[in-house]
Amino acid sequence: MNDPTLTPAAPPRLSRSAGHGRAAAPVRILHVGLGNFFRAHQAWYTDNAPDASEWGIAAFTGRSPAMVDALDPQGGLYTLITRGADGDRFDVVSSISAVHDGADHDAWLACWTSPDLAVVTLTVTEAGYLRSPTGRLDTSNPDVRADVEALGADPTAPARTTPGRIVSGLLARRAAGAGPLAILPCDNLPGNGPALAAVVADLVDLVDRSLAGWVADHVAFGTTMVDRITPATTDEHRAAVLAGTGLVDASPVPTEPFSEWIIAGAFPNGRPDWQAAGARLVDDVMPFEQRKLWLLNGSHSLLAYAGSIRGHETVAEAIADPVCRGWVEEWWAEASRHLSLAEADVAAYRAALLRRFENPRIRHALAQIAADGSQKIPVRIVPALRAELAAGRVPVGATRAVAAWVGHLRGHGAPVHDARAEEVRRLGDGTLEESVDKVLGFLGVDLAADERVRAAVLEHARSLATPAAAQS
Ligand code: CS2
Repeated sequence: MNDPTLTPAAPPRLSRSAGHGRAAAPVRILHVGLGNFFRAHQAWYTDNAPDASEWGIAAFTGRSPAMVDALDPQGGLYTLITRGADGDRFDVVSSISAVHDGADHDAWLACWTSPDLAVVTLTVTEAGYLRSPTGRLDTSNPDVRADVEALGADPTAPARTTPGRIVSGLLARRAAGAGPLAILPCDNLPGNGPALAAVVADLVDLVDRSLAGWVADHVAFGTTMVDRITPATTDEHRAAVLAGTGLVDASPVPTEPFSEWIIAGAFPNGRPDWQAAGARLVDDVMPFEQRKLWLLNGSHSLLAYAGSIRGHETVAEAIADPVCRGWVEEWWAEASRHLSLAEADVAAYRAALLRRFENPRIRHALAQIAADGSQKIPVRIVPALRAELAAGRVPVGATRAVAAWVGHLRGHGAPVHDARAEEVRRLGDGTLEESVDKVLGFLGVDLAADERVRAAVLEHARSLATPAAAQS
C-alpha cells in the first residue's frame, strides 16, 4: 500500500476543470496559427479585456497538431511568463475556449458558419500569405493550385493554404447566411489587411467569382501592427512555471513586459474591448508599422545574420557586442530619417528597443529570427534602403544588412530555413560577386542595376566573410 505521507503527490496540471482561470467564454473569435506569439499577444489582450467572459477564441494550428496535444488536456489554458529585469510574473491566460488541429475541417466549417463568429485573426508568418513579388497571390505555388482545383470542384472541400482556408470559410459562411465579420491579420507585413484581402480576392477569382460581391458586403479586412518579443518555449520555462506556481504546464509562453497593438479597421459584428487592455485603434497603422518593422524587425534581421556570423546565439548577446550595436545604430539612423512619426517618439522607441534587446532574461535565438529571410529582408530593410538612395545616399547600415543575408545564404552564421529555401540557397551559390548580384536581383532590378549599391554590399560581404574581419 502506498502511504500518502511518504509518497509526494504529483504536482497538479494546469486546467480549467481543476478550477484555474475563468470559465470558457463562448467562441466569437477564430484564430489561425496557434503559436507562442499569438498566445503572448492577441490572446493576452483578449484575456485582459473587461468583456473577456463574452469573447472566447477557437484557435487552429497551422499544420502541426502538436500544440493541440499540449493544450487540449489543459482546456486551452496556459501560463504567460512575463520576464522583466527583476523577475518572472506568471499569469494564467483563459481566453482560448477551444483548440483545434488545423486539419480538423469539420471544426473549421462549424466555426465559420456560426453567426456568433465576429473576428478572425491570423498569425501565419509572412510566408503564409503566399504572395508573389508583386504582392498578388502566387498562383504558381502547387498548394495554391491544389486549393483552386479542390474548392472549384467542391466548396466544402478542405484547403491547404491560408488563403484557401479563408476562402473555404467564407464560402461556408455565405452558404449558411451567417452574416458579416472582420478579418484581422497579425503578421509583420506592411499593410497586412490589404495584403491578405488581395490574395483572398485573387483566389476567389479563380474559385468562384460570385463570392467577390458577398465578400465586399460582409468582410472587413483590418490592418494591425503587433509587437511583443516572444521566444520559443523550452524546458527551462516549464520548470520555472512549476517552481513559481506549483502547476505543471506543458506549454507556457515566455514573453517580455513590453507589448503594443495598433489596429485600424471596422468590426461589423463586434469585437472585445481591446482598447481597455491597452490596444490602440487608429485610422492609419502605417507610421507605427514602419517604425516597428524597420527599427525592431529590421535590426532583428541584421543581428540574426551579422550577429550569428560573429558567433552570437541570442539577441541579448549580439546587442552586448559593441560592433553589432554600432551596426544597429547605423541602420537605425538611416531608417529613422524616413519615418513619419515625431523625432522624439522615434528616439524614445529606439531607447526602449535597446533595453528590450538587452533583457538578459529573454533568450531570443538569432537562429529563430533568421528564418524566412526571403520574406523579411524585402519588407524590413529594402524600403529604407530605397528611400536613402532616392535621397542621394548609399546607406551603410542597410547595405550591411543585405550583405549579412548574403553571408547567411552562403552558409555563414545561423542555418538557412526559408519558405523558399531552394530558391534562396541558389542565391548563395557561386562566387561572392555572383551571390551579391543574385541577391540584389532577387530584391529588385533597380538595386541590382545600381553600381553603388552593388559595390557597398560586396564590400560588406567581403569583410563579413573573412573570419578575422567579422570579429574586428
Ligand atoms: C522577429 C519577430 O522572428 C522574427 O522575425 O523579428 O518575431 C519579433 O520578435 C516580433 O515581431 C516582435 O514583436
